[in-house]
Amino acid sequence: MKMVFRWWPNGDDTVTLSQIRQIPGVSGVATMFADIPAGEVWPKETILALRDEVHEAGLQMEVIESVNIHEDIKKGLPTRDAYIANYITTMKNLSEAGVKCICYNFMPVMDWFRSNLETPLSDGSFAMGYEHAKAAGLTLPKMIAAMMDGSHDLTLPGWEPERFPAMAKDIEFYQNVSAEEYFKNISYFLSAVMPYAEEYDLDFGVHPDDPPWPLFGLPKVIGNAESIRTFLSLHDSKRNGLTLCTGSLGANPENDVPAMAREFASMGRVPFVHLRNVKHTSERDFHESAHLSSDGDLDMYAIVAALHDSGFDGYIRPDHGRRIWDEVSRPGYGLYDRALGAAYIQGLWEAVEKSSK
Ligand code: DNO
Repeated sequence: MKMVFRWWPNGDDTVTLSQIRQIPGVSGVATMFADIPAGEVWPKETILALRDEVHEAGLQMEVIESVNIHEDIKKGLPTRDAYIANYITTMKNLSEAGVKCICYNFMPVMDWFRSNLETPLSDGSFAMGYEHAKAAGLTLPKMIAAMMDGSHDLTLPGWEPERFPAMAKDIEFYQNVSAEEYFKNISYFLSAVMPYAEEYDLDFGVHPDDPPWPLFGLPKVIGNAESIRTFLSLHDSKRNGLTLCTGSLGANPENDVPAMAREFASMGRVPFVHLRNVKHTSERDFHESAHLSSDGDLDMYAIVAALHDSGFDGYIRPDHGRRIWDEVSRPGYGLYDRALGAAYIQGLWEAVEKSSK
C-alpha cells in the first residue's frame, strides 16, 4: 500500500508540497492540471516539469487524478475519436514521466455534487453535505452557485468553470440517454484506450458516481456492486479497474462497502482507494465526517481489513476532510483533517497487518 495525498499544482492549492512531505507515511501526490481543458493533450515538458517539482519536494508523482474525459466521448459523438487520440497521447506522456495510475470518471456533465459545502457539525467543524430534496429541486444556476459558494476561489474538481457555458445544453442532451446506451459509450472508450494502458504500463481506476444515484436526469451508471461488475466486464483486464471511493459508494446505505472492497480488490481490479466516511441523516441525506469509524456510518477497519486480506497493493489517499481549526482551503481538501485521516488509515493498516501474522 502506498499512501498519497491529493494536491493541485501552479498555486491552485492552499496546501504545499513541503507540508505534505511532513505527513507521516505519505509518499506521493495524486495531482492534475486543472487548467488544461478536457480533451487537450497534456504536453510532455509540462508534465516533466511538475514531476521534477514533486520529486524535489521528496515525493512521488505516480498517480494522476484526474485526466478528465471530453464530453463528446461521454456523449458518443463522432468527434470523440480525435479526443480519444489526444487522451492516448496524454497517457504516453504521463507514462514517460513515471506515472503508474490514472483516476478518471465517466460522470456526465459534472463530477461529484453536494448541496452544501459547509454543513456545521456538533463539534464546531464543517463538512460537505447532501440533502436530496434540496439537490433535486435546484435549477442549474443555483446548482452552480451551491458548488461555487464557499469554494474560496479555488477550482473544484469536476467543476472547472470551462464547463459552465455548455452545462445547460449538456444536461438536456442526456435526458434521453439510457444507462444501456451510456455503457456503450464507456465501452467504446475502453476498447480504444485499454491496449495503450497495457503498452504504457498504466492502471486505470474509474471513480464511481458521487452521489451514486441518478440526479438531474443524468445517466449515473457506476454506483453499486452490480454496475461495477458490468463496468469491469466491458474490458476484462487488470488495467481496467475501479477507484474504490468509500464515501461515494457508502452514500448509498444499501452498498456493503467492505464486501465490495473484498470482491474487487481480490480480483486485482482496485489500483486506487479513496478512504473517507459519511454519516447519514436519512436514507438519501448525508454529510461527510471525520475518517474514524466512530464518526460515520462506515466500518473503516472492516474496509481496510478487506483490502489488506485481498492482497491490495495499490495507492490509498485520505479523501475529503472536514474544515477544522479555522483552516481556509478548497472544500474537502484542506491539510489538517486529511492529515489526521492519513495517520488513522495507516494505524488501521498496521494493526491489520501485524494481527494477521
Ligand atoms: C471529488 C473527487 C472527484 C474525483 C473524480 C475522479 O472530490 O473525488 O472529483 O477526483 O471523480 O475523476
